[in-house]
Amino acid sequence: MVNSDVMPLPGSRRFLLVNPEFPIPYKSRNHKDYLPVGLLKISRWLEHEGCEVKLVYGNLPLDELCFRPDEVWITSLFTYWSDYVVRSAEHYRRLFSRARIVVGGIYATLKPEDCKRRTHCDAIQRGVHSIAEQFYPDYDKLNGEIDFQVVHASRGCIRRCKFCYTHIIEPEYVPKRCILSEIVDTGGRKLSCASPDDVDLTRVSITRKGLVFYDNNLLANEHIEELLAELIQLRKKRLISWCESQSGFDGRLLEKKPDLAEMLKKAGFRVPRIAWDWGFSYKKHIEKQIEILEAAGYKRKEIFVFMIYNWDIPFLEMEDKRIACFEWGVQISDCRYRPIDQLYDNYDPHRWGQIGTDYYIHYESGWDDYLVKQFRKNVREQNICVRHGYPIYVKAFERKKPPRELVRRVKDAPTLREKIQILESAGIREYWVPSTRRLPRDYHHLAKASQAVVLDF
Ligand code: B12
Ligand code: SF4
Repeated sequence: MVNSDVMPLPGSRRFLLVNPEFPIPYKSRNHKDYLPVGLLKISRWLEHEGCEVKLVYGNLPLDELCFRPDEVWITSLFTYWSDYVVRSAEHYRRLFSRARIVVGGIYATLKPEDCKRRTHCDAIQRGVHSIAEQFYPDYDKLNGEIDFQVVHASRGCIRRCKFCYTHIIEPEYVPKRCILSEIVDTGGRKLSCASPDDVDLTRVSITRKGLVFYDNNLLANEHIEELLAELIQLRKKRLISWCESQSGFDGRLLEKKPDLAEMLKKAGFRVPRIAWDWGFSYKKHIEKQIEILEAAGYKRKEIFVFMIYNWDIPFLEMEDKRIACFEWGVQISDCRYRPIDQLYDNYDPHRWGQIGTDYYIHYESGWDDYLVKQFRKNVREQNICVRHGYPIYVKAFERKKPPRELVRRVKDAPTLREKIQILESAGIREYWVPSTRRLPRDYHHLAKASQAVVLDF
């Protein structure tokens, strides 16, 4: 797929950039997971071209906007958040019937026909915008200061996992050679440098010192050793403070080059994540990868294992994988599978007994709503135990003020059996030992009922 960049129409000078009203809690608005980084680059590029740009979150009324655009450029994220994009397009079409509407980002790239049909937009940008990419994101357009920035040290991925769409969004693996060029706020086009040696570091200042990598597969970069050496150097000079990779590290590459783990640690990478998206039989590899990270200085409880569920691996096998993580003392980042053609997601964590028309359920390998929610619950409660080093989860202890004396006695009791005895004699029966498989209560009865509903619609 060769994508061409959408360009402003001749004569357009005023651009409204819209980040739709995605279901993100207000406190997470300027969160490292949800910055509209694509729009921030576009903003810098268009201003560089002499245009007037306004960035907004959601669908604002005319009197709040105080801006009449020639073009409205809307970003999109996950396909199952498509409704929010459609609503923004409808809203701004109503306000500015003559403005040109352009939609870009992940949903627009993965489902362009659907996007065109439902948003009635005038143009779609598929994939990366190669001109905007040359500009440093305009973080000043966000409300409030942030102490981190989003970085891509590569695009694409060398692998093709069955459940992943990266090969459609970024079909080619394109590695970068230098980080410095990505992270210095130039106020315009990115710095051009092939290596940090090209730059006098004593004259460089970096405003946002935390680096959040959005790479799909950071370690696959053929220049990874050079990049990590550069990050280590920048950190020594206190030009950066910490790094984090949103995607997991490719454990197979870590096994091949274990020295990378030490470099990651020295470069300040925190909460390292690896993925276990395959069956239980892959256990030995995961154990090895954890050992490599631990030898590099990471504590086990700060390591996360990504696990896709509601997918081909059945619930009980997922439970065995979960238990293995508990025994290793590492946390789990559970990822519920949604297919590419899933354009909505009405998963409600508080309503048990939902069906496949509410959100995607992978019935074909035995999943149903009860199992999906039970797995989520098991992981959440297990992670609490891992973080605190508890061998047992006690619901009452999650309350703000658990009875201190009781918590101490349970903690100090040397064996699991004694801990349970103390809890039971205090009348507490809601506890769970994460090293055991846990099905939903009355599962067989519930599953039958839910199957009847599934067959009905
Ligand atoms: C980093 C990342 C995350 C981060 C941050 C997401 C984010 N804010 O973008 C976090 C950790 C939160 C995350 C979480 C999840 N993720 Co994720 N994530 C990614 C990843 C690796 C990169 C996304 C990215 O780069 N975003 C930044 C983009 C939008 O900015 P940009 O690229 O600089 O923007 C350029 C272009 O997009 C374009 N552009 C953008 N907007 C616009 C607008 C206009 C008008 C124009 C012209 C151009 C334009 O121009 C820009 C400049 O070049 C992608 C894979 C990928 N390669 O995309 C998966 C991906 C988006 N994630 C995916 C999934 C499934 C998830 C999870 C559901 C995993 C899970 N099961 O738990 C969760 C969802 C959590 C939730 N619902 O809240 C899927 C989405 C599939 C789908 N159906 O939509 C992807 C595609 C990976 C995959 N498995 O295939 N993810
Ligand atoms: S390694 Fe990650 S990014 Fe690459 S194809 Fe697999 S899931 Fe997608």
